[in-house]
Amino acid sequence: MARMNAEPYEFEFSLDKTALVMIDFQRDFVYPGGFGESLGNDVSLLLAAVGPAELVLKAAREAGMFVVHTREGHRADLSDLPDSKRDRGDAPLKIGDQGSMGRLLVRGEYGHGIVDELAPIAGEPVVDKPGKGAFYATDMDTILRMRGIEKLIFTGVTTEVCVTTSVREANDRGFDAVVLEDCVGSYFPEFQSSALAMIKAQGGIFGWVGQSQQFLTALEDAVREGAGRTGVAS
Ligand code: C5J
Repeated sequence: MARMNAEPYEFEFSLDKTALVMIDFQRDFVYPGGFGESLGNDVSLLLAAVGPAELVLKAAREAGMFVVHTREGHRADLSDLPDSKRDRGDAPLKIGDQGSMGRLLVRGEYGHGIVDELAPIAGEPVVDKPGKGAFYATDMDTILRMRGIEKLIFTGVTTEVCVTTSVREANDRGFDAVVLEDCVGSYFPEFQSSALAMIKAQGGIFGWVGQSQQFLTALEDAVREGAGRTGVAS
């Protein structure tokens, strides 16, 4: 069992029943010329989460943990895109319009892809979602339950939109979730802190919040203990 310092209290998890969830680390949100910038955002703020998330991803892979990635986006014919989502706001480019990395938030386009540093590898499912939440109109729940997953470690962008929507969906489905604060990013620093405060308030009403270093330490300790028990040199 791994034990991670977190707020509002220690988060305990076993490596074989816990998945690392990487939410929407797509070029469309993180790089200039994508959907995020089309909404008027300073996308450079999101890049800060990529480095810590890379370390967490590497450690989770080495520890044999299950990893799932998500991507927000739509079919090329936009048949799964509600008018309400496309038409809201006054952005010069809308979902489906041509941007410098391809059509915004359209599956298969370059901008829709996950950044190279965090690219999925064989055995890591990629869940394509048409909405903000990872569970809405996807097979996320089935994928996690088929693996016996009970707890989730969340990273991704953006904190107050797709990450927290997914955390809330996960919570209602009976999963325990911790969000790694330095591995999630927002275009609005004040939204990031409020969103995370809401998760851990009231005794952890939606889940836990921790730091990547706390997760890495918990993982190292658990792997060392496990190796000790099986007689493998630590
Ligand atoms: C947004 C997301 N912000 N992945 N999507 O529209 O958070």
